[in-house]
Amino acid sequence: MAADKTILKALAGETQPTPPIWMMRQAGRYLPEYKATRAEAGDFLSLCYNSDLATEVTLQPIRRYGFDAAILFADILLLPQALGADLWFVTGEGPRLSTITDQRGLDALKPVEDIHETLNPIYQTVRNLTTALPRETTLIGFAGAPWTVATYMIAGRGTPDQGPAHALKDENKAVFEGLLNRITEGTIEYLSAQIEAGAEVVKLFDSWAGSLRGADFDKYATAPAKRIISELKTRHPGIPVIAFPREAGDKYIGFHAKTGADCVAIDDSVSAEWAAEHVQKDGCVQGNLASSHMVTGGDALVRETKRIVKAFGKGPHIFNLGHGITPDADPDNVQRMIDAVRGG
Ligand code: 1CP
Repeated sequence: MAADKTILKALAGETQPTPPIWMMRQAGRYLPEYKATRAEAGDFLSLCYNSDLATEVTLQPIRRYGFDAAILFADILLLPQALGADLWFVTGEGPRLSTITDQRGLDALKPVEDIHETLNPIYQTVRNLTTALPRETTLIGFAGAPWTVATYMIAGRGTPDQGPAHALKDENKAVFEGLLNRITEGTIEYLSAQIEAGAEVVKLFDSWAGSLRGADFDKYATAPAKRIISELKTRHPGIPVIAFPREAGDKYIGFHAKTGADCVAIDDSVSAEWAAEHVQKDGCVQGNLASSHMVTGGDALVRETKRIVKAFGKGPHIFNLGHGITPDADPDNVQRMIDAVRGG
């Protein structure tokens, strides 16, 4: 591992004159080369489990833009599948899973040590990338945080308000907490295997953390992240972790210290100036640019990019979007953003 990689320096707490940059969902449908490889694979899940093609799509945005980090191409829903849930994608709609709503469903899941059988091709993709990436590029592995993964396993699909997961939490806490624990233990094994295969950083995506309120946020977002991060750091001393409790609002404050995360990723519902004052004081921050700028471009894109760089300029910072880039984004706008960050 090259200690001079800019992403690793930021994660170690260094303030750099130009922040390193990568982008959530940087391999994806806004890129014509991604669409071509996905067509070759046949469907999204076949692409995830084909190590050669998954390596290829991970490399595409690095080749095109020279980002400072590559993120493993996979999905947060592969872990539920490895635990025994049925998973498929409906074109134009999104993921579908078999649902877990009672003790029987929970008992039917596979033991955590069995996940690797399904996930071995993902570890192979990581191994491929350790030799295929340019030496200055950092490789990020990832998983979904337990609450976010549970929302899909309970509802069987993406939900606007995570209603079914909240209902199970309120009506059958034993099953809900049993499921969260199983996902937590599975996530530790999954991320640990990614690190052993060569991931240099791991990121926990809690995309639906914002719907957890008050004590629920502490119990079901903060506590599982803390358990996962402390176990990973015990097994792999020094491994940097990025946590993304999306739409946490005030709960972003103190999230580094409460979980042990080296970096907290921030969505676009709070201002960079606010996050610099209240969150960056505790460690590295990442994110905040609204993904819509990748669609609309223009002066606003450059202005917002420079404002975020300036707001976070006095501390450790990794430039990124507040959420994933969307399929309707213009690839030229990505280059404009990079030029604005790197001083173009
Ligand atoms: O048809 C396609 O090509 C599928 C689109 C797609 C892609 C490109 C999906 C389906 N997943 C991915 C890859 C992916 N997903 C990556 C790696 C690629 C990269 O970042 O470059 C990562 C890190 C994820 C993470 C992910 N998957 C999250 C967390 C981040 C976030 O966006 O909030 C979530 C919630 C998922 C679930 C998922 N997978 C795919 C879709 C359409 C969804 C969202 C479903 C919903 O609307 O609830």
